[in-house]
Amino acid sequence: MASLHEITTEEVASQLDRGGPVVALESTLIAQGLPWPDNLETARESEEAVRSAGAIPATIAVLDGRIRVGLSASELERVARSTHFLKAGRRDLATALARSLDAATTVSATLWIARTRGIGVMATGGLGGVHREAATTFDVSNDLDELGSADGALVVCSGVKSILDVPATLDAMETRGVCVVGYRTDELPGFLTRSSGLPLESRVESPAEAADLVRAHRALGLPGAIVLTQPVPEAVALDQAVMDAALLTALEEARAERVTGKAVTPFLLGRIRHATAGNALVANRALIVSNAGLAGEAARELAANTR
Ligand code: PSU
Ligand code: MN
Repeated sequence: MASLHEITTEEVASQLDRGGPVVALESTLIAQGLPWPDNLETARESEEAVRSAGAIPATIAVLDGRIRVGLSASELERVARSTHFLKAGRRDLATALARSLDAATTVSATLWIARTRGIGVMATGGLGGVHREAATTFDVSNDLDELGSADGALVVCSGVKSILDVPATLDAMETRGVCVVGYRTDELPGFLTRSSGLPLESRVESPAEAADLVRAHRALGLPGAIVLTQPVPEAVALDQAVMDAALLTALEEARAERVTGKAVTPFLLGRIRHATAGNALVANRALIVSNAGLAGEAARELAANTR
């Protein structure tokens, strides 16, 4: 499955051919979201969690200007060790290809690549969205628009990153027709904390129920994504007060250091890790891996029962 601009691994291509379950995994959280070597360990554990659920993982990135759907072990390590990778949203993909760059793909780029190549399920940690100063900076993630046009793709995550204006992000998803669902919860998860305090109108109890919802959404031909939100595992969840304090300091530091644009999210996540003595890192890793596992289970249910 090789073309001038793109390579899909043999394993992923043959699984897609036979209609078997595949889960797309993003690479920005590896290259820019987590520090070495936690990033490589998390990426490997995520792929393993997808396999344990009976699905095939397809980690997506751009290497030497070619879109890659599925990475070998050494390619995964190359992404994790990267220092020069572009952080590519959907709109950056053409630049990465035309200039033969290495790029990690965010949710917007990963989801677009996945769904246009027949992979209808992906997993990540927390979605991008409306930043807290968006009223003046207009900093709104490309993730939202891609979610709005993702044609019934299923995205498993732990809500939106708490560094954002979370209520505004939830409203922006409503505007775009994105169906947000709680996995065994009535509230939007708070990314590194269990809850954001914001109620959700839809809830499922199992991967099979999630698959039913996805099938109904697809049967209607609705244009948006289904976002299945799973809280961070209880044992490693951050305490709300600890999170709030760390975030407040991190936001002040970002303002003082005039961090803008794509650098904002990695900067804030790094400062929060530091301020929580690594507890944020433990929580972030755990939620990413458990979301990959849930995505694997949902993909398996979808493939097993395509009505
Ligand atoms: N989940 C994590 N860590 C991350 C991300 C998700 O646990 O770093 C990435 C995703 O790739 C998401 C991106 O698309 O952060 C959003 O970045 P921005 O706010 O710059 O749009
Ligand atoms: Mn942004």
